[in-house]
Amino acid sequence: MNALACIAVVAATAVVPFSLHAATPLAITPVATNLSWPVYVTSPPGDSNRLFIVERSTSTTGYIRILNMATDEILPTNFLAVPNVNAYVEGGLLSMAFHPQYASNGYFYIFYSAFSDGSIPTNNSVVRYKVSSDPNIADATSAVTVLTFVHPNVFHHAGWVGFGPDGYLYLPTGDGGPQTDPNNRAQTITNTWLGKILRVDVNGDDFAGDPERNYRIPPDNPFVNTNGDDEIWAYGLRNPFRCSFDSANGDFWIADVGQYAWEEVNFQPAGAPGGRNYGWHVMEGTNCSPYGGGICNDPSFIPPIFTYAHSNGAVVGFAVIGGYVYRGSLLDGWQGAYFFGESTSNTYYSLRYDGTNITEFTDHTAELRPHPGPYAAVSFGEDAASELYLIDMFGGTVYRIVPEPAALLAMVAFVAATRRVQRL
Ligand SMILES: [Ca+2]
Ligand SMILES: [Ca+2]
Repeated sequence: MNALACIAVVAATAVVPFSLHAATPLAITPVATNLSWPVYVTSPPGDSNRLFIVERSTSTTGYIRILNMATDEILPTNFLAVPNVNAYVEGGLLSMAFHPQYASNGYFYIFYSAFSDGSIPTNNSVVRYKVSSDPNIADATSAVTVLTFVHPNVFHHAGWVGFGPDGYLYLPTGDGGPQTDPNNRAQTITNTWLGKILRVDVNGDDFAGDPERNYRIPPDNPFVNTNGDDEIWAYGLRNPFRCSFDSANGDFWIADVGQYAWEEVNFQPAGAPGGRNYGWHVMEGTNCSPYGGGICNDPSFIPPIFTYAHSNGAVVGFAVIGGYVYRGSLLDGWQGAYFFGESTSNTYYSLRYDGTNITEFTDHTAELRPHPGPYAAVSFGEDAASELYLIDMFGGTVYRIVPEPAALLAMVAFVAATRRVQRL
């Protein structure tokens, strides 16, 4: 039995008694090293044996590699090599998502920046691939563009793609830069997909004559049959780099990297209708920005649920890294807490949100910091068992978040003692 399996058995055995005590202290342990700019990890639904690691690209090819979770070894053959990747500044191969019915249809989706006529502008695209007859190798010839759009600048690509509980594909997009969104794209709902969250149905094609649009418009998208691009689900975002759906209830967490003053964590309750305007660039955080473009404190704006400043406060930094609501079993006591980080200050946190208030804000920096210095973790990740990971891009390492060793030893001792008592 490897270390993870041992932890899992002990945790499962000890769940009831330990849930009566304080939440377990946390730590990180490396599960994959010597990677080339890893930016994301995920697993196919229900597949607890494999973790897929997205390497952003350090040249013009991005890679998806597979970690065997039973042995913590990277498979020798890449799952997929993505050619023609533009990794200039903030671009690259930035994330992937498995179709909810991946087990039967083999489809998965990548989001990346591609070369077009040069480095700028680039084309940001969602492309569908299919697995080959070998479950550990994708069919490199199976690429089909789902959607593509011009990204005019090197900044603010966002970079996460995922499926919601409704089965639709969600794509947060950045405002396209340059700084401050001078063209006010995020507040413009016609003829620009920048600064938005797009939502499309990949199980069909409303655009038979267009090979670069292969999706259906969900009929309840907010701008169907009215002014505004039909693909838009939400808008008013700057650079929503990392987002997630709560795997237990479908709440949507949108972490939006800020401009010069405020970082944001935004929250869409599961089932809320589309059309929400998160305020950028009229607002930055809960404050009026100096950039105009709308009515400050417009009551239709949806404010973030959590903000922090670039200069002072309990959290300080200028690149929020959105994470996940924890729904796994290893980290006893943390179920339901939203984990996130701050890249520039290399700090890590969790909080709970009851729909009105933030509670149990916790600083995990001492437990989760991979190493001193800024820009350690660029992303969190979640596997099929809802366990969490931290990705250190420049360090080339993926870490699993685990119970702190002393806490684990205490759990082992507790289980042993319980068994002695049971024998008496
Ligand atoms: Ca089409
Ligand atoms: Ca419309």
